[in-house]
Amino acid sequence: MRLGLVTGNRHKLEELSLVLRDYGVELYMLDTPKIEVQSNSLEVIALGAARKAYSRTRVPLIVDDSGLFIEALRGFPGPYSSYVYKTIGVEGILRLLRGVPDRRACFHAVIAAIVPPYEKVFHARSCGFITESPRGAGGFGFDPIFAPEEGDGRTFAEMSIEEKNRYSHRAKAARMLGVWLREAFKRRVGSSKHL
Ligand code: ITT
Repeated sequence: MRLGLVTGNRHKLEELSLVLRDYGVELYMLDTPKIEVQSNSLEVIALGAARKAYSRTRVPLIVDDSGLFIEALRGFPGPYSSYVYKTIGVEGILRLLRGVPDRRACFHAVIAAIVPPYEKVFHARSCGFITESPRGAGGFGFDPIFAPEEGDGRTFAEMSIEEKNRYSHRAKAARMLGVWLREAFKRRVGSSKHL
C-alpha cells in the first residue's frame, strides 16, 4: 500500500518510512500544504489537517502532529512546540528549566490516517527527561535535549534513526497504525468511522 505523508519535515518521513515498511506500507511526501487549525489538542490539529489534505488530494494519507510536554512547565510547549522551537529553540527551553530539578517530559505523537473507507487516529508517547545541555547531532527539533527513560541515558540526537524508533512517540504511533492497516485491510473491519 502507498500512503502520502503531509508534512514539511523530512525527518518525519524518514522515521515513519522505516517503521511502516515492515507493514508493507510505502510512504511518500505528499505535495500539499499541511493546514493546521489552532488548538490545544494534537488530535484536533492532526485530524483537521488530514481532512483538509484529503479533500484536496483524494489519496490515502497520514498526518503526524507532535509535541514536547514538559512536566515542570505544566505541559508547555505541547501543541505549540513547532512555534516554540522556531522562536526560543533548544537554548530557550534550557533557560526556562535552569535550576529546575524536575526534568521529566514526554513527547506525544498523533497520527491521523485517512485511508478510505476509514479514518482513524493513533496517539502514543515517549517519556524521559530534559538534559542539562544539548547532546548529539542527529534527529531534529528538541532531540538534543531529550533522553527517553527506556534508553541508556543518551538523547534522541545521539541515536541512529533505528534506535530512536525503538523508543519514540512517533514510531510507537506508527506501529499502531501498521497493525491496524494490516487488520483493517485483511478483514475490512474495525472501530473506525466510515467516510
Ligand atoms: P510539519 O508540521 O510540517 O509536519 P513540524 O516539525 O512543524 O512539521 P509539528 O507541527 O508536529 O511538526 O511540530 C512538532 C514540533 O515538536 C517539532 O517542530 C519539534 O520541535 C517537536 N518535535 C516533535 N517530535 C519531535 C521529535 O521526534 N524530536 C524532536 N522534536 C520533536
